Amino acid sequence: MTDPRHPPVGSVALGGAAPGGEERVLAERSIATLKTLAMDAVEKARSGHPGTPMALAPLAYALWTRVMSYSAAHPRWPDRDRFVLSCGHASMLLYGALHLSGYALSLEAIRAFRQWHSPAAGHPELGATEGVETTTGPLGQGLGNAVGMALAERMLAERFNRPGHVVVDHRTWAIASDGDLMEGVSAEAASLAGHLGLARLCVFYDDNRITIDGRTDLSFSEDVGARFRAYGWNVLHVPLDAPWSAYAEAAEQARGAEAPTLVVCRTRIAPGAPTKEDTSEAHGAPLGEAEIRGAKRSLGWPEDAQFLVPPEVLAHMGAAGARGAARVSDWETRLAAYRAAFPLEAHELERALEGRLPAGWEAHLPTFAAGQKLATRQASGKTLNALAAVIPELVGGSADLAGSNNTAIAGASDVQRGRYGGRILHFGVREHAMGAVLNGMALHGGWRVFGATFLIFSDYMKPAIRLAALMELPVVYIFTHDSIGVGEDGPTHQPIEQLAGLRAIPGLCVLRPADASETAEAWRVALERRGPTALVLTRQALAVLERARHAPEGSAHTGVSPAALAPAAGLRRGGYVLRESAGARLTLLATGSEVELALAAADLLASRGTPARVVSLPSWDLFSALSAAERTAVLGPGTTRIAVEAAASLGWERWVGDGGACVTLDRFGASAPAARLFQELGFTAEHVAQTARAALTARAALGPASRGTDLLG
Ligand SMILES: Cc1ncc(C[n+]2csc(CCOP(=O)(O)OP(=O)(O)O)c2C)c(N)n1
Repeated sequence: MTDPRHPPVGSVALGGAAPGGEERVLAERSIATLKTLAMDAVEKARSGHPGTPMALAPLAYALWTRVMSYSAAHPRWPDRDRFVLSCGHASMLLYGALHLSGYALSLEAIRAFRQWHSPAAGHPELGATEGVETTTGPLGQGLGNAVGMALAERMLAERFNRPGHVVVDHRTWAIASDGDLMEGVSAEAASLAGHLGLARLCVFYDDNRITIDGRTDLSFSEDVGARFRAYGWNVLHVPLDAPWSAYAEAAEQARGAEAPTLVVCRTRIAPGAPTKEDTSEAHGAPLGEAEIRGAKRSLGWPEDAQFLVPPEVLAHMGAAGARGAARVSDWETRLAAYRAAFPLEAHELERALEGRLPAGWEAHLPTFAAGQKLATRQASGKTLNALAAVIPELVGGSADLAGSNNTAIAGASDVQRGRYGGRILHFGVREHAMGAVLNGMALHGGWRVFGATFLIFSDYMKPAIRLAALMELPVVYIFTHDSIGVGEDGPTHQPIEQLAGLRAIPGLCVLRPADASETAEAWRVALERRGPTALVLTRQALAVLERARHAPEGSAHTGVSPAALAPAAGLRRGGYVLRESAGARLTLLATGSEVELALAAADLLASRGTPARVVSLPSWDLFSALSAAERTAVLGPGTTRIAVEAAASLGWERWVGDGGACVTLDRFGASAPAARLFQELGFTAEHVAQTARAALTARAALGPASRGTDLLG
């Protein structure tokens, strides 16, 4: 039976409708379509989250038809508003809205929700679906991304807009759930957004008071609105059972605010589901047929229909999605006028938005004279400054360790509330937010971003690093104080397992340069790459290697001359022979500060009649990309390999192979001066030489058969 409040779907029956009735009917039907698509898709997939998309359908309707500036046909229009669904588990809300408003997301894709290769993936994935601005799912991260996007917009506007020529002028809208706001990363990001006064950011908080385990009062009883007010946000409220227009009105108020806005929206999860409404059962599992029938009945929807999209809904929401095309052409006209008035700026804007670096930037990479001593963090600081002078879009900062991380840019000013023209970001002691905000800035476009902290605290930003890798965002991480070389601060500050953890992230390029020259090369790699890069740098000074001295004999294995092998440019291949030695049966593999040590050990071994090769292996991932033959040539076929790295041994077996040995650290460090720590923990030339000799002897004792195993050959 049809609910008399709802005319039959499939046609807009206007007879008897009050003034404005057509609009009302279309809105109700659009919202019902969003709700039923979510129920049906989750049911068909037999997995997913139906309740929250149902509850937020009126909000989505308001955003996509009345609030956001976008054009479905131009999903990459640079001046579009950004939308972030921070609670990515509610992905069906986004997919429904994208489909109905005319993005290239078909109903077929929605029918295949959560299936292999469907653009309607379990959680929204950047690159899989037009209109998805960021990959979300790990709660809290999306809110951090939204802060980064809002910051990137203000900074870009400050850099490029001119009186009478506004070419950067958009907003960031986000939806966050209880889980998002329970997570610490969102607190850090919101605190930063409040501090910076990012008034073009508006977050709708779905205050449905339900999470997986039950009602939020099990664990979450603070006044979220008061918390955000304390961060300096403008806080609005939308009451329970509010119509879609209440969200549009809140958005309108947010536009006038001088601070970021949080709209606390009281909602009921799975509204209309007969028994599961307002319960955690509606959070993350299919509702089941009876509940869906009941919910459809309450909407006046045909109970038997699945994936029903009434044509008038498609036309109505599609018209909203198409309206933005006029905005795009208006923007293009404005951009043309801007180009005429400010040709250089326009060229720079387009270049930055396309992510192209200025021509010839590499020529500005510094060179370092052999023999001088400086920490790789200092070399990084010098390289950063040289590059910043020619790459104006290179911006970033540190989580309160700028001096230690060497991230200051001479002459650059700080980014602060109302002063978005600077280049230096002060993240405060907020590594979690730093990671998520950097991702948001990279997603927004127009900037090449870097963020810095001690390597030990990379753990505090690991979720964001992982997402940067998943999204292939070109973020540069500057991680200094990379080993027990930290010294007196002790084991809390001395990284051990961090390198292994970072190296395990697919798509993250981890670079641990051996000296200043490799550090400059590492920056080159970082800026040329598509995905994120971690620069792992020393606190302590290292000699700039005298490369000519170390490659006197050429490589019998590769046939490449020593001159071609020794330059720091070898870093680009991930690993290269730093010191060749005719007839050597030993290869010492080292990274970062331990390369110097490996060279000293090789000197010692040579003086005792055991020649040894030395390989600098700054990046395992770049090295892995070489062919097996190229790798073996570098590692030395048939040689016994010794790994030397002041970090966990995990993973080194891959390069060392059978019969080799590791001078590594499978224990925590200690509080003492660095020199003493290296000595006590086995990082001396003598210990490396002894370990190498012992491995060689043990292998020889086993006879020729033991030499047959070469993992990489
Ligand atoms: C960092 C993180 N921890 C845990 C999860 C698993 N998870 C997904 S949804 C959810 C409950 C979230 O409840 P809420 O945010 O209120 O969403 P709603 O029930 O309103 O849909 C949890 C714990 C996650 N996605 N991310």
